[in-house]
Amino acid sequence: MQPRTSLNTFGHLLRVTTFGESHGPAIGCVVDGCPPGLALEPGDFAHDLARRATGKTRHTSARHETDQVEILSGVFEGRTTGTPIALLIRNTDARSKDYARIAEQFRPGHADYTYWHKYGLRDPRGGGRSSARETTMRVAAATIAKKWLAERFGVHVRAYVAQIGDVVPRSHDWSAVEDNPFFWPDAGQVAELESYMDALRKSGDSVGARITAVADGVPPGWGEPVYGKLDAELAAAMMSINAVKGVEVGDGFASVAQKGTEHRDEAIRSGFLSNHAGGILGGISSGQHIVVSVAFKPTSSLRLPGRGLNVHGEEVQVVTTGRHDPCVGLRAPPICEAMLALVLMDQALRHRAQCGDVGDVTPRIPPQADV
Ligand code: EPS
Repeated sequence: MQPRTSLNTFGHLLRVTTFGESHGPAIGCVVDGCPPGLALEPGDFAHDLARRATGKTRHTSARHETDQVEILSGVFEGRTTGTPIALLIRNTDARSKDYARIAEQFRPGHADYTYWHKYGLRDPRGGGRSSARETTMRVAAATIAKKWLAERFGVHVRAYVAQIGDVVPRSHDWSAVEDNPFFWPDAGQVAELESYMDALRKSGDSVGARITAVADGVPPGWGEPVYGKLDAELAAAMMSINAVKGVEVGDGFASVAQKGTEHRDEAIRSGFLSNHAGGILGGISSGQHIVVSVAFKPTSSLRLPGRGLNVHGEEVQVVTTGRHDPCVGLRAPPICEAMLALVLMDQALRHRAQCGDVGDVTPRIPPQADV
């Protein structure tokens, strides 16, 4: 239930607006509401933008963008000033001719069709605003949120790929996640995934993925009942990412089959004994790790012909050429982290505004050990 002035803006006290199209001259964002004094320079953005980028392995789109951030406002002598922070990234490797063939067609399963009905026209080049290119600016904006959360509260946000098609990790080791092209937590399965993705790419098909994002160190108390619940805002934030079809918090839909005695997170003095709730109770953080799982659909831009219509209502065989991701979920961990961090910073600022005088309340139950 967010009061929105623009559908390209989200957040309340930390408000992020993104703009730009995949094949326009640039993409950008305005981050409004960041407290003054946070150290910020263009180099801060590089790490997460590189983690999200295309063109780094053969398993993602071959488009190669430098994703160089220009800070246009809101920073003076390396510190945020409290005024709107405007960030810009120029598009340098768009190849619009790839889209000439489908300019008047609707790709089956793609937002081409719904954008057409909503606006009566569309920018077909690279999917325009519906392109995953837009997620670049979410990651850039969240660089600010991640820094602030870490410095101010010791909150850290990370994510991994928890499923590709029907393949699931056999074990979980956070230290493996950043060492392979799949953000995969089991190093022993990487060779198997390489073969899986190579075969998929050669077949011309695509596949979905599940991402799990986790925030450690969130204190109890963030989230606004009833209409600004932390889990509701996380769900909305995750669902706003291209290609997302489902979100779960904690055990999510598995809760349906659980008994109350199993689902409730019991606690003893040394801490919580489980985290089925995913760190949120009644829409408010419990001090446990926040755990969110996100389902990404298989990408719809396929070179394998599919039946569809064109803008004249004629039946056509739709074939999408160009550079596409066989599994867009493989690039999604930094994007899910970004949305998690942005929602958390917004909620932290809102908590401080209303309840800053409440202070520390006892008892403070330590979270269950690492996920
Ligand atoms: C995308 C299609 C491809 C991807 C793009 C997302 O774009 P193009 O056809 O212009 O090469 O490369 O992703 C990015 C450029 C990016 O930075 O994420 C799509 O259809 O969503």
